[in-house]
Amino acid sequence: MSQDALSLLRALNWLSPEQPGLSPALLNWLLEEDSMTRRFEQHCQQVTVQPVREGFINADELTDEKALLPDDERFWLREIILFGDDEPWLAGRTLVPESTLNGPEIMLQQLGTRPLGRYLFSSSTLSRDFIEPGKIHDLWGRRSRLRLSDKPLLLTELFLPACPLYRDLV
Ligand code: VNL
Repeated sequence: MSQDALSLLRALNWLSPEQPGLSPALLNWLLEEDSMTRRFEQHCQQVTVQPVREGFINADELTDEKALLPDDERFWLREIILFGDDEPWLAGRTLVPESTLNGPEIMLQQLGTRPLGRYLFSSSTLSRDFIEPGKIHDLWGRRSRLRLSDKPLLLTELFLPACPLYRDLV
């Protein structure tokens, strides 16, 4: 199940936020500026994160992500499934160039079951370069390039069918 979700995530097709047909309710979710983990907590008792894969990969294992990141040889990859009250709500993939992994950012390699957002959004040095909606079949996603102390990382998220986002779209 988690492997299927992460394969779908890698196949997302990217759209512009100005693309016609994206309803305000949808954009309200996709363009959320704050932590998605915190937003999910408003819809359930407990958010939990299951790490699926964590480790270094080589540049040749990147998809079109390569164009969005610096030319490092290695990247820290973290793939997770996030659950809201034990239902799978989101597949997440984070790529961190090795050159980002110094100073406090070393923590990105040590998250385990702690949601990434709790770390990112408590950092005073966080900024966002862009956010892009994506779609695959009937599922929505997004990707964003963030910076911690000016050092980039790329987050891709796929909203799974049980996610509360889809309740707002009916
Ligand atoms: C994580 C959690 C990643 C929530 C996410 O998107 C997310 C994580 C990349 O813990 O890795 O929305």
